[in-house]
Amino acid sequence: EPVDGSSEFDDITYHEAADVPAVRIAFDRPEKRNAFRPGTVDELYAALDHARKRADIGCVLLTGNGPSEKDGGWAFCAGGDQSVRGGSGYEYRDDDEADEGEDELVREAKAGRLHVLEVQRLIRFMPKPVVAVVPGWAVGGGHSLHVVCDLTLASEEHAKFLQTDPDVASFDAGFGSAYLAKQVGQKKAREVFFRGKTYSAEEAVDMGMANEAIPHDDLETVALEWAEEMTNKSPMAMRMLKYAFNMTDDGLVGQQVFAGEATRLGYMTEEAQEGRDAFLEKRDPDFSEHPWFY
Ligand code: 2NE
Repeated sequence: EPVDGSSEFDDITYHEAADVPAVRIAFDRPEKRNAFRPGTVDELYAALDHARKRADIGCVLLTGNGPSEKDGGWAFCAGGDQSVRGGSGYEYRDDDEADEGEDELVREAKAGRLHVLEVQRLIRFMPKPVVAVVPGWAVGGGHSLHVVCDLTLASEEHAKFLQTDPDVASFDAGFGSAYLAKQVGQKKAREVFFRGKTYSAEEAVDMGMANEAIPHDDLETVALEWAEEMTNKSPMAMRMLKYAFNMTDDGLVGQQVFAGEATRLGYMTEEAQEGRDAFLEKRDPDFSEHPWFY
């Protein structure tokens, strides 16, 4: 079912699954191999953030619509739209209505955009699994997006994984490369970027950067099955696990995110509620009923 407000989107589609508490967010520029322009990224961020905040949604499937009516080609995402790449980032153009009506100073600050990195952080930090469902090309910044997703499912016949960053003088020096190396090892990650070879779904699975290669016609059905399995689990345990997996690579921010969830669990105890109540009742707290666990 389309999620309310989805008609406002030009460059993506946003749907809610019928029987699973999951949403499907898809790039919708198949004629451009689903390359993203600034407005695409704005929309993607808005949809992901909406899904992040929904208490009834436990999983996000991120994919690309297709095939292209022009040549039948499939894509997850081909990265930043090079035709709107300006001197310092990707630029809003006349046919991109995303920033219409905005304050002039805000528009000025948004002149050269690389805010797909904000989307990467949103995927990384949202407390529910995000699955990259790759029906075709995952290239450049699109490749980096699949890397940062929690899981990757790929079309056996059409998925192709390729890093073109150094070909177009770009470099994702964060999750796209360094985190990829955590997944596939240093030698292989350097090969992906330095050589610019195209890898099949099977190779991506063997390498450890994709979870499963799935017959194209079954890709979305299987993705929904995985979403159903994951959304049947405990939301608390799933978010603690996601943040535990992140923590060793995310430094103090990783610890802070995990710690926030630990604090939430702490607040749910009678011990924490006694601390709050004592303050509000202007008395000393009595923690004597609460053992010093070991
Ligand atoms: C994706 C790829 C390998 C597909 O090749 P092919 O042969 O299957 O298709 P084709 O004919 O190249 O592409 C079909 C149409 O899509 C457009 C093409 O220009 C073409 O348009 P028409 O000629 O039919 O009008 N298209 C594809 N990718 C596009 C793109 N990124 N920007 C604008 N138009 C694009 C092949 O197309 C390819 O190599 N694409 C370029 C991939 C790329 O270099 N992406 C940018 C990397 S940098 C980045 O994404 C980035 C970052 O690293 C950090 C921050 C932000 C962004």
